[in-house]
Formats: sequence, structure tokens, C-alpha cells
Amino acid sequence: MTLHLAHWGAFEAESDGYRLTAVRPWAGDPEPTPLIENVVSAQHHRTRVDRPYVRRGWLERGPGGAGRGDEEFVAVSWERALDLLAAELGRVYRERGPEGVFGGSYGWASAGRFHHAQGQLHRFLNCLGGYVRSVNSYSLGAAEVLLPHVIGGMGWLERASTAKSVIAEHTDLVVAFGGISPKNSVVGVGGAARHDTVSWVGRARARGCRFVSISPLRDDIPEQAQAEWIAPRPGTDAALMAALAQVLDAEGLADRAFLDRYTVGYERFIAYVRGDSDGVVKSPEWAEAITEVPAARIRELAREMAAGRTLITVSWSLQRARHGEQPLWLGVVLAAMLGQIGLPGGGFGHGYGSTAAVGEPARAHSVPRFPQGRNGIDRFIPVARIADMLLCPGESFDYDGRRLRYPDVELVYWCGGNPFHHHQDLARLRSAFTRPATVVVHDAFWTATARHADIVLPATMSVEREDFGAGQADPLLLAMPALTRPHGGARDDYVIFAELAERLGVGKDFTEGRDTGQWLRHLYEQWRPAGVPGFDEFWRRGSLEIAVPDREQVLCADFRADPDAAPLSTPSGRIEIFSEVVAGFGYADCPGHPVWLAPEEWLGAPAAQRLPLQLVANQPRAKLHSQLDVGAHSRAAKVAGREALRLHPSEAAARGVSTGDVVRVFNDRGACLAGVLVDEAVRPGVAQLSTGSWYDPDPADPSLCRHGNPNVLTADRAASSLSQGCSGQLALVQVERYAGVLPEVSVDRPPALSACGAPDS
Ligand SMILES: Nc1nc2c(c(=O)[nH]1)N[C@H]1C(S)=C(S)[C@@H](COP(=O)(O)OP(=O)(O)OC[C@H]3O[C@@H](n4cnc5c(=O)[nH]c(N)nc54)[C@H](O)[C@@H]3O)O[C@H]1N2
Ligand SMILES: Nc1nc2c(c(=O)[nH]1)N[C@H]1C(S)=C(S)[C@@H](COP(=O)(O)OP(=O)(O)OC[C@H]3O[C@@H](n4cnc5c(=O)[nH]c(N)nc54)[C@H](O)[C@@H]3O)O[C@H]1N2
Ligand SMILES: [Mo]
Repeated sequence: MTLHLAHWGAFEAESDGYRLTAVRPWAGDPEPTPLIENVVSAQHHRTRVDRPYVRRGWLERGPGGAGRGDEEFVAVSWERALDLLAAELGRVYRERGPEGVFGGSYGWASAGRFHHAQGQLHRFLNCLGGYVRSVNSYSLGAAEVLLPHVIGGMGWLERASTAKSVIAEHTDLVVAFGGISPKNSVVGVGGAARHDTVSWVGRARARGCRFVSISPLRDDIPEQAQAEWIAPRPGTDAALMAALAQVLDAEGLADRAFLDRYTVGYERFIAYVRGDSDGVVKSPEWAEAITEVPAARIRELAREMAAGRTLITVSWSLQRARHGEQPLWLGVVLAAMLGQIGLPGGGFGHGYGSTAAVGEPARAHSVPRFPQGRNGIDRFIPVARIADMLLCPGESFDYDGRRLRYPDVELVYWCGGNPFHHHQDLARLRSAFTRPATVVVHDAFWTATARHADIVLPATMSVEREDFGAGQADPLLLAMPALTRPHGGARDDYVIFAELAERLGVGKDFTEGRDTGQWLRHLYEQWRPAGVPGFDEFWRRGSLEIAVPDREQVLCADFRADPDAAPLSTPSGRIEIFSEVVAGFGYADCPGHPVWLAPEEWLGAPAAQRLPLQLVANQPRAKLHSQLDVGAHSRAAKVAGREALRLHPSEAAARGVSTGDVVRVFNDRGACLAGVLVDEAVRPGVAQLSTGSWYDPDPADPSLCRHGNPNVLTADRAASSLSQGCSGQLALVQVERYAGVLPEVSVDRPPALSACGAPDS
């Protein structure tokens, strides 16, 4: 039996050597996912990049952005592509040094520890002297910067989170802001072999735990939770949470002993809640006007939270929004007021359901890692500032108390990510992408980013090469022998970089003389902890389990037991309800304690008069991001061949549309077409359009995406000056029936290609 690991699950596959003919979920997965079906149907899809290509204008006129994204591509041999690219890299490093190269290359790429695309690129660029990097993620941009000031780093929080089994056994009430999403928890970075969200939630419910899901969508929590659904206006959770805090305070339900011993700055925060600092009491009535949640229900919920063992969990989506730091910080503060942080099943969590990893107890050992070398320069951008960087070189910006400058980048290298999937305001990104002299992309598919590049090199899919893999928190380390040979002339990123490194005189630095098989053995043996079998035995067995020392882990248990002996990593060692450090930065959009701040685009904003629907651009159910969007399972979830737009029946009726109709979704930044799905599981006032449908600009009107990519509508606006995080989750839009002749979707075909060069592979 040969297993393979993807970010969304482990599966067995049959193949004829070139083609996967069938996949079956791994027998050890209690809740298998249909996402694995996308792999088979996408592997040899016509949108695979079959050989190297160069954009015609770049090939004929040399480096420069004119025509990028519009011109045809010319097929070239591997020899020619690598010669051209090596010469261009040589030129840029000679003329501009590492500061001229952006190698941030954000993206999820594929599972597998060795062929991790960014790791490969970063090691390669480090051999050349370094590159401009990116920091933080689209996932957790606000959290990664805020939380170290408040409770501890995001990495620690993920590893140390209270185990799901402890919640199932001890919690009386789970209050889940953003739900506990069964669609999201299917995925874990690096792989998720054993899915258990539905059974976990069901077990807790059967024992008597109650769930309250606070979300614009009823199905953001498994049915088995039998949850109460509270649907505030999106983006207003901070107001709701401030009101919950107000009730706890006013009714004497806050745990003063806990607050005194384990936190700092409560007085400053509670003065805001009481209205001492701004004359506005943050009462449930105040919050009702903002959130549309009845004041009586808010008051009662606060009492219920104080009456038993309560877990407050905030999904990652809440912080992927303008002022996303605030509800996250308030989640910590509410849990501190309840005084249950560090107790089994009580306290705070961030991202239960957002990924498979949260609530998985920590492994005894990390997993093998491909060394990336040393970056010779220290220049970076917060990851979601990519368009700003390209459009405004030399301009300064704020980040976590620092004042930094955007570098002037000449060459952009992307390997394992899709900015035309992940970034906001794609029209703006499109114009930003005309700025660099050269854009290089390795991908297996003709993604929108590949279509906006100059040199496109075909990468193998993970099923086409050998590797080993393990999820971020998964004890299972899996051998991943190649299941088929590569599609067309595709090559592994490693092989591509090795050839480029050779041409640039750093071949030995990059490869250390090893081929893939030798690297796998080397990385494994370097890593191998005592008692773990050697490489040959691991490969023969196909997998091994890494020990998990504490299956009943509870977040902050040691801190609770003795806050002096086990302080938090915050400046005070305590939970910071008020942060002197953050206050000292002086950011109006992220003051020293959490507050409700109205975003520019919410249902209470003046703009909502014109754009009355809140777009919820969440993660897609039927795929991971944009990956394998052409796969069968992903396509089956589309409506009229486009991304499904879910609307409440009242909103559909008001617009005279029903399930199956094509609509135009628009705002001042752009528009896209989508297929309507009428569904009572969506709050009125909300239009849910998940990310992931490949960006397909209409040649007649490039501001229109024909396929339903919501990032033509979202704003390229930072969560705050503190984090500069992505705020892509929410935007204001209007929806109307599409009246014109329906344009065809074209991204399921390759772009215009010309077979001029001689193939050599
Ligand atoms: N509006 C809005 N936008 C969002 C979000 C949102 O909530 N709302 N969420 C954001 C979040 S959290 C994230 S993480 C990002 C995700 O953004 P990305 O991670 O950029 O999205 P992916 O589609 O996973 O892109 C990975 C790319 O790598 C390619 N790839 C896979 N394996 C390999 C390989 O071995 N080698 C090479 N060279 N390429 C490979 C895939 O084909 C794919 O094109 O999107 C963000 N964008
Ligand atoms: N199937 C699938 N799973 C995935 C991914 C994928 O692409 N596909 N991507 C993975 C990645 S990279 C990440 S970072 C995680 C992301 O995990 P999350 O950020 O948690 O996922 P989302 O689907 O973006 O959002 C979850 C839910 O939050 C709700 N929500 C949105 N805005 C608000 C709000 O203002 N208030 C409240 N209370 N709720 C709100 C939405 O209804 C949405 O369905 O998911 C991971 N899991
Ligand atoms: Mo993410």
C-alpha cells in the first residue's frame, strides 16, 4: 500500500505509471474528505504547464512590464529557459544586489518536507546572497503581531492550545466566534491525516456541552454541535464582546482574583467599558444598535458564560479583517474576566476549526526540515503589503512600532504561491505587477499568477516525486514515494534550482552534491531522535508515529499554577489587557487596550447605503485556496460554472434571483460573475462568496472577473498600522441579476501559447 499526503488528507492511490487512476482515503482517517478527488481529475488537466514558457514581449524586447498579463507565451526548451533566467538573475544581482529581488513567495505549495517550494526558493536565493523576504501570513497577519504583546506568540499558542479531548470532557459552554468550521478543519499545513472535528464536537455535545456559534453562516459549525446560532453583523464582534465584558463587570461576575494575579491593565480597559474614558457605556443596548443582536440575549449569554466552565474561541477569520486585532484581544480579555484560563476546558482558544492543527497536542519532536541557509540582507515587507511595495518603492510604512521603507524590487520570483489568488484588490495587484522588470513563476498549473509572469517553469505535483511529509501537529510522518512520473516536461523545483545554481556558479552550495533520494536520507538521519528507526526501515514501513507526551494538554496550566515560575512571554509576563508597548506606538487604529472600532466597510457604514451587502470572502469548502480548482470535486461545487454566491432568501427575492442564476457582484473596486445559491443558512445582509475560483478577467472589461474570484472586490487595506495584516475576509458589495450575454469562463484553458522554441524534454 502506497500512501500520499496532501494538506487536506492522506490517501492511497492507483496509477498506471503516468496517470492516477483512483484514490481512496487512508483507512486510518475517521472522517475522510472528498477533497482528495481533485488530485486525480486535475493531474493531467489541460491547464497543467507542460514545458517552460517565456512571454513573447519579454523574449523579444527583454526585461520590462509592458504587455505582462496580456501577451501570448512562447514555448522554449529547458536549456534556453534556464540560460535566459540564469542570465537575468546574474544581471539583477550584479546591478542591484539582493535588494533587487523579491523572494517572499508566499503560499501553501504542497505537503512534503523536502520539496517545500518556498524552502527550495529561499535556499537557492540565499546561495546568491539573499533576497527581500516577507513576514507573517495571510492567515494570521494580525494575530502574529498582536498576540506576543498580549499573551504569547502565535506558534506557541497553536502548539500549546488545550487539547480537543479535554474540551470534549470538561467544557460546559463553548462560545465560538466565527464558529468551529467543519470545512476548514479538513486542512492542516503539511497535511492532516486523521480528521476528527465532527466526532470531537459530537462527543462534547453528547456529554452535555453546549455550543453557541457566533457567525454570519449557520453551517460554520458541525450539525452535531446542535449549536445556538447568533448572527451579528459581520465585523462587529468587538462590540458584542465589549458588551459581554460590560455585563460581567456590572453584575460582579468578573473574577477579580484572577485578574489581579494573572493580568495587567484591567483598570484601563474596564474604564472604557464603563464609559469613564469616553462617556459611552458599552452596554448590551449599545451593542445591539451595532451588532443587531438583541440586548437581552447578550446579557443572558454573559451570565451563562460565568455560570460554568466556558471556552471562548475566536476563529482566524475574525482577525483577517480591518481592526481584526480587536475581537481577538477581546476574546483573551473575556476569558481572563471569567478567570478560567489554565483550567481544563476553560479559557481561550484561537482557531479551533480554522485548521486541523489547533487542539492537537504537541509532538515530542519537530519533523525533518530542509535547511534554507542564511539571507545576506535583512529587508522585508509584511506579507500583505506586496502591491504597496511594487507601487510605492522607497515610501515608508508602519509595522509593529517600527518605521520601515519599501524596497525597490526589480525581479519577483514566485514558487509555491498564487498572489492572484491570495491578494486583495486584484485590479490594483495587476497594475502593481507591471512594475518589476521580470516576474518568474514556477507552478504546476496556469494559475493567474503564471499568466502574469514572464518566465513560467513547469513544476511537478507532489504525487510525481518522492518525499516524506507530516502535518504541523500530526504525529504521523509518512513516506511519500512517487506515484507517477511527471506530467509532460515538468521538473521538481529542486532540480530546476540545482540547474540554475550550477549556471550561476553556486551549484555545490545549493545541492551539497546530493540528489533527492540522498537528501531525503540525509535530512531524516540528521533529524532522527533516539529510539526512532533508521531511514531504510522507515521507508520500508511507510510511516512512523512521533510520540505525543501530553495528550491532555491545557493552555497556560503551568502559568496558572505559578505565574512567577512560568511567566508568559509578554513584556510583563502576565496577560496584557492593556499593553504599554502597543499604547506607546500611538496607532489610532490599534490603541493600548482592545476597543470597538467601526471599519470602513460594514453594514452600519455610510457606504452600505449604496453597497448594502456584506461580502464574506471565506475559505472554499471544495478545495484548498486556488489549488486544483479544475478538479472534479471543486467544479461540482460551482453554480453555472462559476463560484457559488450564497444569499438569504429575502436578499435573493429582493433582487429577483434564484438558485442557478448568474449575478454580477460589484463595488467601486471591481466586479465578478457568480452563480446564486439561495440558502437560509446565510444571515440576511450577507453575500458569501468563497475564495479560490481562478481569476478570469474579461478581455473586454478587465475589471470584471468572469469566474467569481472575490478578491476583485476586497480592499487592499491593512488590518491596522500595527500588523499590516490582510483584511480580505469582508467588504461591502451590491448584487444584481446579470443582464448581458454571459461571457464564457476561459481559465479552464491554458493562455495563448505559441510553440516556437524546440522542445527538448
Ligand atoms: N479575500 C480573501 N483572500 C484570502 C483569504 C481570505 O480569507 N479572504 N485567505 C488568505 C489566506 S488565509 C491564505 S493562506 C492565502 C492562500 O494563498 P496561496 O497559498 O497563495 O494559495 P494556493 O492556491 O494554495 O497557492 C499555492 C500555489 O502553489 C502551487 N504549488 C503546489 N505545489 C507546488 C510545488 O511543489 N511547486 C510549485 N512551484 N508550486 C506548487 C499551486 O498550484 C498553487 O498555485 O489566501 C489568502 N487570501
Ligand atoms: N476547505 C478548506 N479549508 C481550509 C482552507 C481552504 O482553503 N479550504 N484554508 C486553510 C487556511 S490557509 C486557513 S488560514 C484557515 C482559515 O480559517 P478561518 O479564517 O477560520 O476560515 P474562513 O473560512 O475564512 O472563515 C471562517 C468563518 O468565519 C466567519 N466570519 C467571517 N467574518 C466574520 C465576522 O466578522 N464575525 C464572525 N463572528 N464570523 C465571521 C465566516 O462565516 C467564515 O465561514 O482555513 C484553512 N482551512
Ligand atoms: Mo491561510
